[in-house]
Amino acid sequence: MKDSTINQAYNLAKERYAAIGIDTEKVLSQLQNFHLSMHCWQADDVKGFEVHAGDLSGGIQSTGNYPGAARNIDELRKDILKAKSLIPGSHRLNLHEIYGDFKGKVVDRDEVTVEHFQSWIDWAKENKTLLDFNSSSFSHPKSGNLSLSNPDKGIRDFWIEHTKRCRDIADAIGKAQGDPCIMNLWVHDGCKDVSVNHYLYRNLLKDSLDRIFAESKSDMKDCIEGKVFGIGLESFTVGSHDFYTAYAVKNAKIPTIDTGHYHPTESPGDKVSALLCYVSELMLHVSRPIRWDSDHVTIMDDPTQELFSEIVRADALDRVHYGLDFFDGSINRIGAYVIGTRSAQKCMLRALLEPRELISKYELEDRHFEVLALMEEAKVLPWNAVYDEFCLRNGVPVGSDFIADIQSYEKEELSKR
Ligand code: RNT
Ligand code: ZN
Repeated sequence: MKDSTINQAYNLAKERYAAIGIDTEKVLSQLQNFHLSMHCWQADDVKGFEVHAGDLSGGIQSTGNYPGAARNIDELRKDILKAKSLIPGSHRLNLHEIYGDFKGKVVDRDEVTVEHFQSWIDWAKENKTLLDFNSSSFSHPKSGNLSLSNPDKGIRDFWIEHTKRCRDIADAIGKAQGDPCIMNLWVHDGCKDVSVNHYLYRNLLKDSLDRIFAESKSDMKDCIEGKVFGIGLESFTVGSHDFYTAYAVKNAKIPTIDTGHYHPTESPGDKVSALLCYVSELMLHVSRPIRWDSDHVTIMDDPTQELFSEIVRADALDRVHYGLDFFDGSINRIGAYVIGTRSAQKCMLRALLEPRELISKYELEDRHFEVLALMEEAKVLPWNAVYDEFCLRNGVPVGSDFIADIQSYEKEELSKR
């Protein structure tokens, strides 16, 4: 498409939106300041770079054998930069501990230090990227069904040590980049079948968390992520949504809303306004569950739209950290990043373009026909022209032009792996 055509469409859209009280220039600058944290683990199906990396465990699964997965740190970095070059705006990178630069050495999870992330810190600085972090309790001989809630003190202490070290690393990253590193803690702990020690496990998890968080840190923030169930751990999850919500409120931690971690009829977006009454910040793992927590690539579906709309309606843009969490191994993985990240961004754009002041006024006046009408009309306003303009101004492909780019990257790079 010609630049002038994109500009023309944008100018018409600008007029349309101005007529309902929305300043698209303001929205474009808000979108420019909206940073998603791209997860490193879509590039290699959550394998990481440990020397003795085992199979993916911990109740999560990446399915599909599409060729071209990153096999080492250089390939992964290359893939991330490729994906970033096709996504407008500037975005963070979210690392898991198992993605350290171990340089061929065996480094157990209770031995990791910031030295294993020094090359990431340097790379991030060079590429003007801010980093976030995650402890990794899965895919390890000591993962089992229970980690931080394991009645075996030795195993529990091992994971406590790991997680404390991860906080130290996150803090060092935060210090180095001059911006807090957001560290997420998710453990898979649960039971496959009926069990009676739920209260014991939850008290053990609570105690482990208390020990992990005992030291306060200035350059990182702690997030805790619950879920409904994992594969092979279907009957009971120690770190449920209720457990972590209560813990977060009591201990001033940040709850993580992973959009794949609720019952199918529950709305993750509806958690936003409820939780924000009690916690100061939220972390997101934007994903897409199909029948279970399958971590399909994020698209512009209703739950994702509702999530972002609820954040904007609560005027909470800067109280939320925007992580992504999907890992589809059945399609081109760079394509997965680009689709998922751009889709999350488009949902945010649509949320920002909603004529909410007008809708809110009608709602408070009990004029519900007008509310419904405006909400329906908002869906078909020319938001895509605003997104195209955003891509153009950011120097990235407009519309579906990124497909050809990814196809040639597949030919030149991915197919040779
Ligand atoms: C698992 C959680 C968790 C992981 C990543 C790899 O159900 O969503 O966030 O997906 O940490
Ligand atoms: Zn998640």
